[in-house]
Amino acid sequence: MLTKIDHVGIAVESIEDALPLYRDVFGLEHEHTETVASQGVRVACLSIGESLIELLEPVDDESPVAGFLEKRGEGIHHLAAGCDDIEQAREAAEKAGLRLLSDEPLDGAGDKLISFVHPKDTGGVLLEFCQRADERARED
Ligand code: CMX
Repeated sequence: MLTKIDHVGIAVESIEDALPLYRDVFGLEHEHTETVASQGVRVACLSIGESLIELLEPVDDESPVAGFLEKRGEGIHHLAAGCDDIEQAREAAEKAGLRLLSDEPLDGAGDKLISFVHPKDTGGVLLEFCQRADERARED
């Protein structure tokens, strides 16, 4: 059901300031930066092996990441598990009594479908399920 660590999301005040550490010091490839309007974030994606590090910068004060930065400061924001069937992952979570943070999967960075589980139900970890476009295509 959950197949890999797709990415780790890191909340940052500024992508411009945070990027050099990962790109220039550690040599990770900066794949792209995009804005995910529905989540109120700019996201810089860096590949590390089969997974990604996503640097998350809020675009406004309403962004969940803005609230996180205010409360906790910069740091690891969420853990994203790749899955081949996001509906199945959502159903398993619901069956276990976990709260999903949206009624249906949403569009996320990198043309993925995403869903979050409330961190209070998962031992303090904001867990994301995500399904990549190539997995979606395989379903069609
Ligand atoms: N990881 C772990 N715990 C978190 C958390 C996080 N990222 N964000 C909030 N919490 C905790 C808070 O510390 C707080 O705990 P306490 O009550 O013990 O202090 C509790 O959850 C409630 O937090 P809050 O600050 O009151 O925030 P809200 O309830 O308003 O929202 C959450 C929390 C997780 C429901 C909201 O941030 C959310 O819906 N997140 C999902 C969407 C998202 O994060 N999008 C941005 C990234 C998108 C992307 O990667 O594309």
